[in-house]
Amino acid sequence: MKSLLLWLAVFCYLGNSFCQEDGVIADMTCRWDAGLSESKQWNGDFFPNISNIQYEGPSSRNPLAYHWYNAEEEILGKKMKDWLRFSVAFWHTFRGDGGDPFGSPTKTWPWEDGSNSVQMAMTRMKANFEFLKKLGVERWCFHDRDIAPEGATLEETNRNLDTIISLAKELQLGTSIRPLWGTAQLFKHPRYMHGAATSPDIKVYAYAAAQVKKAMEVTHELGGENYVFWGGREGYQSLLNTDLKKELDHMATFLQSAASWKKKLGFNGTLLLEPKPQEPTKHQYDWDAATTIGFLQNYGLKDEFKLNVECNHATLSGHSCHHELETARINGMLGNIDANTGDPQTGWDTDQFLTDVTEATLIMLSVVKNGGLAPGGFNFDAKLRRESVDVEDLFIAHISGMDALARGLRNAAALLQDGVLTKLVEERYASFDSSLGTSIEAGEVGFEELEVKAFEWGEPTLSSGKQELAERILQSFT
Ligand code: XUL
Ligand code: CO
Repeated sequence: MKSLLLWLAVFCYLGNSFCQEDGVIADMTCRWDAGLSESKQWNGDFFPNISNIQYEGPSSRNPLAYHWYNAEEEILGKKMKDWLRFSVAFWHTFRGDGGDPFGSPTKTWPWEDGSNSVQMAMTRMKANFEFLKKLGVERWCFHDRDIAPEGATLEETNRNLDTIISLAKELQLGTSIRPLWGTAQLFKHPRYMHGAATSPDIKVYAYAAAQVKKAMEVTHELGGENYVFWGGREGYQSLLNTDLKKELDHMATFLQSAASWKKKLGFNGTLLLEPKPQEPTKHQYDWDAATTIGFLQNYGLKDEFKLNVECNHATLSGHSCHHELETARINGMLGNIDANTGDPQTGWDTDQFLTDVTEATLIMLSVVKNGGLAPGGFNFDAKLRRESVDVEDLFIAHISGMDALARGLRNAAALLQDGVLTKLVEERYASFDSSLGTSIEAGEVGFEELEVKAFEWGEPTLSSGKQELAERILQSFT
């Protein structure tokens, strides 16, 4: 009896430490007996009430069908699926539990046993593949630590990761499902509280390097097409205790090492930096697209990286998503989009599925002008609301996000084919089409010649910016 009680105590302790490691308040998913009550072996049938999602056209009222996304249909000479290259974010869809700083998890998916075990990780990976197949999406994105649990040592953690990667490899056999990108989670564990590449502790810098090295290896092993760096803790809380120059230098050497490792590994994917201004740190170094491009240029890294623009991060930095996309695009740096949106009434990263058609049209205008995103794509870095607790909600959310962008693509193509808006913009700058304008743009005209012209021309006449007309044109296409 005594030893039985002892075992029970050990079991409770282990159960709870898994939960704490996962940063989850111990109640709903951290029931000490959760592992015991679950006897079903999950090998399939995660979503028994949902069939493969089909295209039914704009007149359909079926929420579990595509109304605008028709994968094989050609728009501007390319299939919709090739323009859009959708991806499911494993962390939101399979690790998001609805918990927030004030409340316990709300989502108890039928296949979850409340643990963070390797066995549970394997089950989730199977659910991921079934979800992708039913949705008709061929890509997914992951952090190393969302797909496999952290062990007691780095060696054990790497072994856990290898187990899950070989399962994912098996599951992708005979399918065209591959990771759009992988990344290392360098922000959740306490060791990274001061940063990873920008930590003042050399041991943390080395640990992060080892983690990224492995995450790049496994992304490559699965045939991933890109690799992302989001500097969740690469920033500061106070400049009083921070050596700003040293931290930026360290971030650059870290990224340089990643670029070298990529070559040694024979990985041809694109390395992507994901700007975000703050949250979790007060100030993050990759503030926005322009700051990130400037940083890369400064450290001679511009040819090694592109950007992963996230719409909600754009609004947090005080820009529109369209602005961030255009900034990346005109610099030849638009690599991928984390497709989501924020809430206009809240000031943090709400990671909602993007459903606004006008917003989607502006996004797709940039993407079409960019000639697409490949080998990048649209990763749904978006989560269900805390109150959405049905498995079906996972499908509806993704379908809705996909349909919004598909509709945006149709609108953007029509707008560009129509040409009126393009013409309006060209006309605003037409005076520079003159021979003097061409010489100015070539940097061949100085202030002295311009002064002569200014005297000759006198006061410029005012011409309308035609903003309302431009808005009217956009409105007629959305
Ligand atoms: C956080 C965020 C991350 C990155 C990947 O705001 O967007 O999920 O996309 O680390
Ligand atoms: Co993101």
